[in-house]
Amino acid sequence: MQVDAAIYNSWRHVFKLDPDRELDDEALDRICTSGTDAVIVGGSSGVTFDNTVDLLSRIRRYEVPCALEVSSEDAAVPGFDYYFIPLVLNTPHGEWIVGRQIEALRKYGTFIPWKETAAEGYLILNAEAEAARLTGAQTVLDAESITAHVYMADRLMRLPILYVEYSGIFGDMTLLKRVRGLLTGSRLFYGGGIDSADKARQAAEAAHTVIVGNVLYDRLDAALETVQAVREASSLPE
Ligand code: 1GP
Repeated sequence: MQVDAAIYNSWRHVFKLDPDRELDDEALDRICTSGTDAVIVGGSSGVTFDNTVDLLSRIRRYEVPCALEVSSEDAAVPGFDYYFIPLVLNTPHGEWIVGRQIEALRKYGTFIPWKETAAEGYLILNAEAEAARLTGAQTVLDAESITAHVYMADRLMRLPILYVEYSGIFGDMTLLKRVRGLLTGSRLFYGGGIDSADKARQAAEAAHTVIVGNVLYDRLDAALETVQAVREASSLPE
């Protein structure tokens, strides 16, 4: 199968919207016209077919590219520009690495738009994150273990995306830069605790793609400032 250059390779800033959380029309308008490169729809719990369709139809009034992170087969909704399939790399529980994905592929494999679908290797590093609790992720990893996980994602599995996830807290930017330095092919997504322009800039100097979530629901103005901050961050060496 010929795979086109994936659209996410040009994304530097992304907002992640949770279908299980309330967002009024004015807030959604400001998010979708903010200049962000894309919106990803996803969440660790409470994501259903209905609330995902509802959010998609509201985002579709805008031109911003819109991707779905498919974390539950029940919420696999057609009509997105792109689909991300998460695999959790640092869990001992196989169901979160390939188990649930295989079950979903058994049922829906022939319907998947493969050219618009990519796997994300998740490295979840905040033990308090909902995704960490759900998947039993082993978040305390020494330097050798971090390196081994990066080798797994980038060199062995050749995943297109490595997603370093600190959801809820701002992560270790030194670690993030070291991870990026080890990558040879994967794109580095970073998300977690970005609630200001300064944190967005720091993350943009470490990762290829910066993802902003929670602060959208708490302090929208601060969230919107992260768009410009990422634009102004020095461009990354390839
Ligand atoms: C969550 O990585 C994203 O999956 C963003 O994290 O919600 O902490 O911004 P925050």
